[in-house]
Amino acid sequence: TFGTAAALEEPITPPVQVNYTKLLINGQFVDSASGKTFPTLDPRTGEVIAHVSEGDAEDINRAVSAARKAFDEGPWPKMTGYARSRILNRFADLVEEHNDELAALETWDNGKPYEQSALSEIPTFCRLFRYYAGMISNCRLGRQDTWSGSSADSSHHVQVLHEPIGVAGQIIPWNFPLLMFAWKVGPALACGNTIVLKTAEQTPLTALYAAKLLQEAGLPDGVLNVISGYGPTAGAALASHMDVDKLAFTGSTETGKIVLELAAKSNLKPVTLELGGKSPMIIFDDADVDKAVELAHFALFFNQGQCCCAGSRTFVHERVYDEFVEKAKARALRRVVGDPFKKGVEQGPQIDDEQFNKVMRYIRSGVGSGATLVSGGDRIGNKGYYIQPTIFSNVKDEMEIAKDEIFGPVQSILKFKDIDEVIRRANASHYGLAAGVFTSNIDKANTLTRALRAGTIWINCFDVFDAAIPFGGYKMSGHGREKGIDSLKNYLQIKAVVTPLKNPAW
Ligand code: TXE
Repeated sequence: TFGTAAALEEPITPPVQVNYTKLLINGQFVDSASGKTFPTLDPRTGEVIAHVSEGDAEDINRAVSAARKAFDEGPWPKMTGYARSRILNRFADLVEEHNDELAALETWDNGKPYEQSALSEIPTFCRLFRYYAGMISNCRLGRQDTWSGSSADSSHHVQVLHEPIGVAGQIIPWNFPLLMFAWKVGPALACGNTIVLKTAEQTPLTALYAAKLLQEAGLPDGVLNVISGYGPTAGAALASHMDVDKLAFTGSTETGKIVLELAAKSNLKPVTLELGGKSPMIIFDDADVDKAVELAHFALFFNQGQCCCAGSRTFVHERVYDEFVEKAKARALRRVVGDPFKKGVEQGPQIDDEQFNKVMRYIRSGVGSGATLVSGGDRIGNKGYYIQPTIFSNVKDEMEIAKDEIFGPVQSILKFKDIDEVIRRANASHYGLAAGVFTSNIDKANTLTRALRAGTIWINCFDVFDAAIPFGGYKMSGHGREKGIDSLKNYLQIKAVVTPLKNPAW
């Protein structure tokens, strides 16, 4: 069960070398000003992969100065959209050429299955950059909306310009290091901004590699600066920097509140936030139970359960509840957990000891609060951060495991009777990132689509992330949208230009 044996085997040697461990500032890989480094760990063993330069406030200052200069002096913001799009497309080509190395590095640093990195995440990364490259060369950015005379309510010639916003500060988490890079860096570069990116301390490696490839693709020095380091030092310095014009953050709701406050107390830079979630996955009794089980399993366990939009409250109609729980248990027992470099492995280790301990604490809380432990509940092996796929049934709304973001392989199955009840309960959360609905009844699907307060509603599917689909939260899951055309708004200023018309008739 759970591929326990695989997790206990000697770890497979990753087929990649770590070449970039310094900070990228103004086109150069440099040591941190303090000379300090920190270790990045292999989640399979807890052992050190590499020591990485540790950026702090001083390095953020250096990186912001480089980004400021690259913005003010150009050429990046002044280049044509077409010229920028060529560099982004060339970058996507290079990433494709280095697909396997990047995937191996991502899996080594993060613990996610190699097949997921290599076959899904790196290709999606390229798709995102090509999407933004296409957008910038096709859409009206850098052009202007113009109207004149009586079409406005005054006799003036009016132009609306869309300009890059300036230096963007971006802080990303560890659960999808490269995809978060693409969601943030892609639109910001497409719009002509310069960037200081602060990666998560758990996963600094692939962003440095990707940034190196961007340089190779022709990105001018100083346009993208990458700082590895911790949140309260490097992250806070970036959020509160007076010369950063915009902040984008993905991480916990708790830290989201901190960075919003830092932004407000410094220079009132606009902030976009992608925060936590407790997304409902709602299964109706008209659904094919086997398919529903598989989808709900994927919605929760994908990426070791470390997804902001994980379907972590599985609501199942009472008529199919018992059958669903039995089948969900059988599926969890079949889940292949083990060394993420091994073929066929579905689940690797959690990211680090802190997250591992958090998940184990919630499992104890579930047991303590009277939920029924249906499967799992324990760690696997005694090395690294592997956790058994865990299921609780008879979960009640007021239990901690039904309210808090666990961010691990723990599925909570709740029972409901009717549609109004499930809408009320699904919406009774501070979060509002996503929701899944599984039904063959179009009216139920439409009713839930309208009633659920969440930024994404997946009907009969889950975790579908096309580059063009906007993503973001209601309520305490965040502000703003990433991906899609909406994400460009985060990185543009709007300037109105008004000129009197001598002869409004023309
Ligand atoms: O998040 P943090 P952590 C949730 C998930 C997880 C919990 C804690 O529930 O268990 O958050 O994870 C930087 N000023 N999500 O501790 O602290 C930090 O260095 C500026 C959901 O990893 O929010 C990292 O780069 N920056 C989530 C980033 O913030 C600060 C993904 C995220 O770390 C900072 C990750 C500070 N004071 C965790 N403190 C999602 N939405 O997908 C930290 N950081």
